[in-house]
Amino acid sequence: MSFGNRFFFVSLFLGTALTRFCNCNQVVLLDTTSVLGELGWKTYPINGWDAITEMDEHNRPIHTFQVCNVMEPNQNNWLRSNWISRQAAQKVYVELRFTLRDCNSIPWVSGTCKETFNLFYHETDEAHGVKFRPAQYTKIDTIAADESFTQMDLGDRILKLNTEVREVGPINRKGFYLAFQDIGACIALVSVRVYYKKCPFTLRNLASFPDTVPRVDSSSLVEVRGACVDHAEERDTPKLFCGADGDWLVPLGRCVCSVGYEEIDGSCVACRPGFYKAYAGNIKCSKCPPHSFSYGDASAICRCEKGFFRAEKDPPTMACTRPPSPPRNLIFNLNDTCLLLEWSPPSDTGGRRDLTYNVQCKRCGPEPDHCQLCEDELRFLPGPLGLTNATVTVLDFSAHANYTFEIESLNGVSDMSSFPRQVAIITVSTDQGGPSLVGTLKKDWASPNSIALSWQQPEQTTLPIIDYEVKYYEKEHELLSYSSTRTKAPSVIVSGLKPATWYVFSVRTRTAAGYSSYSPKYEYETTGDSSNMASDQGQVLVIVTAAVGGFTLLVILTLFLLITGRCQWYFKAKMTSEDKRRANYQNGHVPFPGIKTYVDPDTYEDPTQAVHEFTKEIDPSRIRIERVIGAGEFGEVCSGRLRTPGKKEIAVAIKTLKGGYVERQRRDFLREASIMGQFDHPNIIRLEGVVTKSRPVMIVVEYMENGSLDSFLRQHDGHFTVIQLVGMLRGIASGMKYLSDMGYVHRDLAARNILVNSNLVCKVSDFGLSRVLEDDPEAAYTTTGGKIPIRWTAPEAISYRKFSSASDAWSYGIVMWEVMSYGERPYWEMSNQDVILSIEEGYRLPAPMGCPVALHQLMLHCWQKERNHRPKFTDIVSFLDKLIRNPSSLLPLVEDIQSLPESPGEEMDYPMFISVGDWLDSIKMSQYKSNFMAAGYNTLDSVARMSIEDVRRIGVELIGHQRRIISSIQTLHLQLLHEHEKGFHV
Ligand code: ACK
Repeated sequence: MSFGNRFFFVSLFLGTALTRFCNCNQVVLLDTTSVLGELGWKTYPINGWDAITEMDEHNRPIHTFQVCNVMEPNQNNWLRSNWISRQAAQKVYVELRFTLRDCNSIPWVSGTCKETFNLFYHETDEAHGVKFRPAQYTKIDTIAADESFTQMDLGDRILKLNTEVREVGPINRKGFYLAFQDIGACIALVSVRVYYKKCPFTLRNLASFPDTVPRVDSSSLVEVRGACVDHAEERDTPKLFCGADGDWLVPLGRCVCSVGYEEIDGSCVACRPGFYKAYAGNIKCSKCPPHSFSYGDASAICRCEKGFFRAEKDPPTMACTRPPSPPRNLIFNLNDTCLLLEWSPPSDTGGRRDLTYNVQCKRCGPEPDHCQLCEDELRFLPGPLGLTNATVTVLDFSAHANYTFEIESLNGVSDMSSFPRQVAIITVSTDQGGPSLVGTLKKDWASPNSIALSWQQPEQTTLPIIDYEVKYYEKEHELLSYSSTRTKAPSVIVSGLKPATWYVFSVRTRTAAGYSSYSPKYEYETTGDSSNMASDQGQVLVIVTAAVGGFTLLVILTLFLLITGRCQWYFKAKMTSEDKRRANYQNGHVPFPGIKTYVDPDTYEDPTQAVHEFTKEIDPSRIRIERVIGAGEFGEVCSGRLRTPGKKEIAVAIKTLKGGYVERQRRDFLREASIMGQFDHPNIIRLEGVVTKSRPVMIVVEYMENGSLDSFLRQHDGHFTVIQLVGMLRGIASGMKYLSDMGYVHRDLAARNILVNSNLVCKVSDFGLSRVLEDDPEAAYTTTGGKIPIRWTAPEAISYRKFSSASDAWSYGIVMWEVMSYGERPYWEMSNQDVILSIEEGYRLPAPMGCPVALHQLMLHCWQKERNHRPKFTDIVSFLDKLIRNPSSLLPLVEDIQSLPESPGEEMDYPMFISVGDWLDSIKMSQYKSNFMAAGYNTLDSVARMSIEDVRRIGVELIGHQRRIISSIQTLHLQLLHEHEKGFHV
């Protein structure tokens, strides 16, 4: 019995069930669902498989083959497909969709009904005329249904469609037939799809990879080499591997866009006019550097504007530059044997840093055009050509001759310009000489503190006298300190001298030709005055408010004053020639010789020039922003990673300039980078570079894991040892020493502007001069209109904006206090106005709890009203170093001294002292001075060895007083040990 047309159908589900999605990595060789006409498949015997074509809801034919001879035994019904070309395939997949009826659901068929059918194939090269011979066919598999259906399902119209896929291959002939053998099942073959897999054409890493057929052996991959897209070139051979399932795997190598092209959405696009790309690589086209242009598309380099050039070794990224303007302010200074020529650098360096000078000498007769070159006759130190300093010494010149010197500034592009070079010219007559010596130096009168001097003007002066410089020093301390003063008249009153003291004076003259030699030395004495004497000595000895530990600092301070006094002399002498040079020191700072000087970016006419000069441009593709860590004035601050070719990736902080900025904001934003870029010190935040050529504009600096110091300390209140805190302070002081040596005044030194890394290293950050103050939330407007962080700022800076390294030292004292109090707010909730008033009245922050005396001492020292009395950062560093090396010096705590029972609640004042009397004054025990003297304790050394019995024996009877004295002696003892260690003797 046959179930004929009978039973199940398919049209119910075909419309939707056969819908397939794109299988882009499959190439279909046959799909019965897409064949519109007759399929034309063969069936054997004639009463076996039935071909039934129905139409789906979209009127498309559905070709199905059905057979259901389940009641009759020995069924052998064949259905054979048409010939299928294998095309490029070596292995094909046959996907069958069918339904199969459950034999148990059909009565009386046991023994004859089957629930499987067989799938065969046969390879041939011929597409036609092949007779069907089952014996030629190779069995692929027996196909069973995962799910068969019953009559009941049919009643419920539940149709269970099975999908089975079988691999066939390798196939070597041009094509093949498929055959389906039914041996007595009830089957409807709903669709047959034959396909092979391929890795489809793709573009990866700027290379194209063609359609690729995988290997038959599914465990081996096909290696495919890519071809670079247009305008790209191979960096490392681009490769992909085609996997058995038609997926591309393991991309290797890449192409990069050629010179003049940049990558946009996977292809290489020409740089627009005004842009260029000089190197093949994964970089974007850049805007032409200043003073250069590109007109066409795809420029590899921008051409220089007229009058601007690129030196042979200048990278294409560099701005075009021009020769410098001539040197300025050329002067000479002549003495018998030596002629010094000095000049200032040109006002326009042409945008380059390779500035040198050449000197040419001409000797002219009476006629100006009768000149001969004379370099060979003279000796130049260091030489006549390629000078890097703006000075040269000329030797071996003849007397009574006129020499004309031409100084030319040169840079790396001077040879390229056809414009005539401009030079600075000076004519020196060796008759003329420099200014002459002044005549005898006379003392007009003297008082205890002053001496009035006058002298005769030099007799012959070819040039007008600009002024006189009077140098003087205490005769006793000749080698220790000098001072100098200037006067336009041939007389001066030198004041601030010590009574009854011999001073040595000499004077020199200054004209446009430089200085004369010093006059001979003259010695004069101030008059004596006993009352003044006492107070003057007092001024020297008792310097300021300071405490029991102050002796150490006094010695350092005194020594330092001596040194700086001496240096002042040197610097003053230096400044006179120095100030003719480019004056880029802040607030009269004079840099240490040999130490790089900070250059204020605002002195650049074009601030972007400063950015170019002091910062490195970073390609933004090297930066990976990971998260936002805070908000800056100009935009978010993020953390991320910076890749540098050939180096380890590093963590960075990225300050961004938010969109919509105006030019001034961009300039202010980048000013900080131009400043930071000039510094190189372990305690100054390091600038990695800037991104200015693309948006957003960014400043990239080293990452400091623990963020800013104030919040870090507040989060770790009480967690550190005193030595650790001193270590942090030492780092900050070292950074500040570096800045002050460079001539940079920070103006906003505060714990919030210090960053801390994972090793607790503190680094000074937040640079930008006035801008810093603008964006510091602590900064308040003063009566003079400036915006100043009052609590951190020295009084002279608040009242008349006198910012200097000494005002930074004041701020440093406040930072010390912030550190020792774990981030407490200086002056707590006092108003700014009250802070200013109380400082004016002499109030100073007390020591934070647990603060060693020595540190509070140092703070008080930093907070001296007289700024010249404050320690310099170099002193602070060496003082802190000593404390670190000798931790016992940190043991005495301020509260130990303050908690003496005799003085409940009383503010202790710790004046510095160097005598026993001063010391007793400082601990308010002056009444015992005579007891100490009478008992022979007249040096601090001897006092430091006293025991409590000694104190009692000399007549200190009150127990409170005995304890106060003994406690102070203990501190004194420690400090004296210190001093002895340093080699100072009291
Ligand atoms: O206190 P913080 O965590 O530390 O929050 C501020 C925030 O960004 C806004 O300035 C942090 N920050 C600034 N520069 C850096 C840096 N170089 N490394 C880590 N954090 C930084 C700062």
